[in-house]
Amino acid sequence: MSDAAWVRAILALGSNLGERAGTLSAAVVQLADHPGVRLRAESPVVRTKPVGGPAGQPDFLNMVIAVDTTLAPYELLAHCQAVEAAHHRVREVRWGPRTLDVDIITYGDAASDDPALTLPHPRAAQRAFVLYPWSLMDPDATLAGVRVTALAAAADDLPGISLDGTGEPGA
Ligand code: A4P
Ligand code: MG
Repeated sequence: MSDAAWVRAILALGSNLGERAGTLSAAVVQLADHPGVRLRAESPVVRTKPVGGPAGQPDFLNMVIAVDTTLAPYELLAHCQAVEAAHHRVREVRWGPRTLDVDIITYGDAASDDPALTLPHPRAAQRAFVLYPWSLMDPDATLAGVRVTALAAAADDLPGISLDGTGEPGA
């Protein structure tokens, strides 16, 4: 038995190219397919209007998952980037369309302003495409001491969110 500490991390997944739903479900399996990662919870998939980036790009499917991990933060980032690479993600345009984006939203209580790994994710607290599915997964979750339900309700992009396939409003 390893005595390495398990740390709870929240990961956000997004896709707006290709077989989006299949990409997300495959990515969850791949993210959990590591001896140092245990999947603890997953949110519903939500359909979201693109925030930023080039005009006219397709809607995203977004979701979040909770994992417990023995990986160090940069090891977890490398694991997430390997899963992105497995889906042939090519970085061309910032905030542009992508087959798969995996961001680390929180890693335990870690705080960092390193541009290579900023924790908590610097834009998550304003983004309903992260906050809303997170609030569905864990209504008691907090980010920097504030409930994600309250942050989601205040986020500008909340009106652009629907539960995938139902057309139901996100709030
Ligand atoms: N990086 C720094 N901190 C982190 C972190 N906490 N997690 C660095 C993951 N990566 C982090 O990311 C660029 C660099 O960020 C990486 O090299 C990593 O070292 P990227 O994934 O290559 O590029 P990106 O995703 O295009 O840029 P960025 O700035 O991460 O974009 P965001 O803020 O993640 O936004 N609209 C909807 N509806 N749904 C979306 O999913 N996503 C974005 C991307 C924009 N609009 C969206 C969505
Ligand atoms: Mg990213």
